Amino acid sequence: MSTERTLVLVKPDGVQRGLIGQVLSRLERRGLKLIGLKLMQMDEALANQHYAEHVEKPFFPGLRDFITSGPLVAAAFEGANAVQLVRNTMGATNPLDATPGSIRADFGVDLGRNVIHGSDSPESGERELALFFESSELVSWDRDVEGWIYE
Ligand code: IDP
Ligand code: MG
Repeated sequence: MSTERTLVLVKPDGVQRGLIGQVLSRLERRGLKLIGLKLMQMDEALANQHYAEHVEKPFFPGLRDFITSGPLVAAAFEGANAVQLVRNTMGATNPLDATPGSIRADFGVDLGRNVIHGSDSPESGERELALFFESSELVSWDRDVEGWIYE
């Protein structure tokens, strides 16, 4: 079992629509441990860094305008296989293709308004967490229910 850390963003559409609690709640109840949390607004420089792999894509200007348009919630989650667990709970990138029951299927209809971001690999998780959090903002804590979540 590999403990991983991953960055979750409740994107500006999720914040505007009042979905912060519901999105984070689904990840919490899955058994993921929250180790960092903040409300913030991305600027262009951070958007360019965070979405570095997409900067040259035709959809990037629209994505950058959207992601910097209002506040978002950045959350750090930790746990065994945290990256894959978050990705599965999120659903496919396009809400149209996302499995019913996943966050993107249950809360969204449009590719460019898909409510949540989750890192796509453990390496991306570490890279992205470093963009959004100082190491002092990530809290290491013991959870008493661990034995009821992991065998
Ligand atoms: P992911 O968020 O599931 O990892 P990526 O391919 O990394 O998906 O794309 C990052 C974000 O960019 C997506 O969540 C989506 O909001 C947006 N995006 C991706 N592809 C398109 C597109 O073709 N048109 C508009 N927006 C897109
Ligand atoms: Mg991605």
